[in-house]
Amino acid sequence: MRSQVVIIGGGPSGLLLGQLLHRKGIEAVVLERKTRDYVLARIRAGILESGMVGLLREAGVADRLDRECFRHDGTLIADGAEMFHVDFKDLIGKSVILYGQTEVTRDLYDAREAAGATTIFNVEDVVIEGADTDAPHVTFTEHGQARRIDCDYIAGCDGFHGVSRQTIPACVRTEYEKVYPFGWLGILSETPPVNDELIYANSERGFALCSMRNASLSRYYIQCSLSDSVEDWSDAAFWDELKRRIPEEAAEILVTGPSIEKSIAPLRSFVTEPMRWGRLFLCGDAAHIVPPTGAKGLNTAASDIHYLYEGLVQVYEAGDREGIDRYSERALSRVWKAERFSWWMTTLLHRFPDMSAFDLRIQKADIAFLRENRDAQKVMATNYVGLPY
Ligand code: RFL
Ligand code: PHB
Repeated sequence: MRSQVVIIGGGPSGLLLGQLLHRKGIEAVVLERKTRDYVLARIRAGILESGMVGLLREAGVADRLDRECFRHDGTLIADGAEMFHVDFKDLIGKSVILYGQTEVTRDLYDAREAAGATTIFNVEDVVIEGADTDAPHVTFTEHGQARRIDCDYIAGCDGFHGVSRQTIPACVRTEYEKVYPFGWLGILSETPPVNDELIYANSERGFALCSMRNASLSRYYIQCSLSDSVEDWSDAAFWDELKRRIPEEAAEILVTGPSIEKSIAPLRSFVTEPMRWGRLFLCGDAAHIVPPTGAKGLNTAASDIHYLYEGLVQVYEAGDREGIDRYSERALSRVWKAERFSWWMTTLLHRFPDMSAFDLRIQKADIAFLRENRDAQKVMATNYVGLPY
């Protein structure tokens, strides 16, 4: 089999690239290790930058988003009992969109199926060969049968644990990593959200986040220990802990109910450089990870896709390689700013096990400065709504 592009990974990065290329008449096969249902059962991001929404529109997959999404003009930050509003709209005239990653992925799969584009699920033993030559190919097993696809380019959109990054020889790669000494325990519950905007809370007992998916579906997170497991946390224990970490005015009106999903995610900052090796391009979580505190993971994956898509269109439409040659440099320049912001938000709002009394005072001062200083809020708002592509 032959395809102009092979996309490894049918998560949001791979599907978005596939759909954008399809609209330009560029053929791309998507290889996914799991099933569609498995991918759609993963509850992840909720906040989309306007740049990502623009890309979804360009890909022709934003009709449902435009009907069902919620615009958030700001967010609340709490420090213990005190809470203040960062008003993105007022500060910089911009907003973010609340629409779950699950829904984005569903819309992309629906569009892909409607377009008759090829997605091969349940692939195993994916191997990328000849990425540093002019004739790369990908081999894999499907239902026990060995298969091969020859192609021009390969997009490695297979997440942090995929094979694409590992294909780049270790002597070519430089990896930067910071592992945080805590995780996030998240639940989804069929209850009305506690507030119509997100609440990011720093408390003596650790971080908490109140988010949502719609008027009757809430998403909450609490910082937890890396040694905790989901079984350690009954629903009652989760709600009790959440209430203790958010200001009383929110805790008093919080509606609790059974969780319909509960999971723990470790927090990590990670970047690999370069994001290109020959004809292989890494995109999204395959190349970089951020702690979720800044809501940047999915959005940074989308900006990678923007740069790669533009580069591939330039090659196929004009025979010009400038875009793909500069892909890694362009993508990384934006990635590192998202890394910095996510690290800063995480450091500002979490309790680290080794914090000294001095560290705690500095953190408090950092939050107070944000509360009191409009310029500091503008910096936060500019990063949170998303830097330009
Ligand atoms: P994904 O979503 O991991 O998809 C990769 C896909 O590749 C498949 N795969 C393979 N396929 C074929 N062959 C192989 N060898 C393969 N190995 C893997 C996998 O099965 C999978 O389907 O990566 P992608 O597409 O780059 O998307 C990245 C985003 O999923 C991620 O950055 C965000 O979810 C991060 N994130 C958030 N990002 C935001 O922008 N805003 C948020 O509010 C936000 N909240 C979050 C988050 C991530 C979280 N967790 C659980 C990590 C909240 C949480 C709790
Ligand atoms: C979410 O709704 O899942 C969410 C929102 C904001 C974040 C992280 C996760 O920073």
